[in-house]
Amino acid sequence: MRKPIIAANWKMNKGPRETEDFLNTFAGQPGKLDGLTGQADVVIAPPFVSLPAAVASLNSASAVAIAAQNMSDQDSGAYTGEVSAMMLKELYVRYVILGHSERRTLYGETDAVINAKIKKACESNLKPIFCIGETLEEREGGKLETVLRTQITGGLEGIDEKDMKEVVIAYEPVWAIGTGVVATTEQAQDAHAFVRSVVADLYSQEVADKVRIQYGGSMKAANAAELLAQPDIDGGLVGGASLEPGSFLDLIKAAV
Ligand code: G2H
Repeated sequence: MRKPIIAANWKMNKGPRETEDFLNTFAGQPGKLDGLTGQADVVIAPPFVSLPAAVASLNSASAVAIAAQNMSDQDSGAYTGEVSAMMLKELYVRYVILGHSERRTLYGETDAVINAKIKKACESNLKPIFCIGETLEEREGGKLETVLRTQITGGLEGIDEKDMKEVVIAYEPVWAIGTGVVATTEQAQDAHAFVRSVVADLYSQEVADKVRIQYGGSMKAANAAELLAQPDIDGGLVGGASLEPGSFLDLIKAAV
């Protein structure tokens, strides 16, 4: 039985003050999250500059985990603008989103770059949320499976079975991201089942049965229950619907 994992990807939204306000409302009032964090892992990924505020609001032992949205594959040195795994660890960050389609498309991250970051995250005891997904053109051109297989194989190259236990995969069809167009439950389930089969090919059925695969792309409270009811959908990576504490809490309630 895989425990669902619901992660808020705030993207470039919410500075430290807004982060604190959100978390005071979301997690600061007794009873708000009661029972939910036992049923699902809840993760919040604010921008880098808001990570200290998030950690201060939640404290390091909170049931809500903090994630970063990106990370360098290097330890330290002349890498202007980059943030290392150890810097994130110092802030009690537990997860890191890697390979999001916005990083791939807008910042040119390749499978090889993402692979180096996943390796560094595993080495540093950070849990990668490894994003994959096809464009509409690729789907309509019959390339869905080839694209997903290439991304998974490239991203996970050299990641052994032990490290794979810490990896969460997020399937995010690019055409559904921030568009309000959600994949049908059937499209999402089929893609998730395919992703799991690729993990089985690369590792073993046992590893594939354990890996959690989140759906991402216009997930909200209204569609979360149906998506999460699918056998291979184990959670969500949520953008727009995670920006307001009430709607994110509703989504988590719908998901568990
Ligand atoms: C997909 C998702 C979060 P949204 O990028 O990763 O965003 O829910 O706004 O489509």
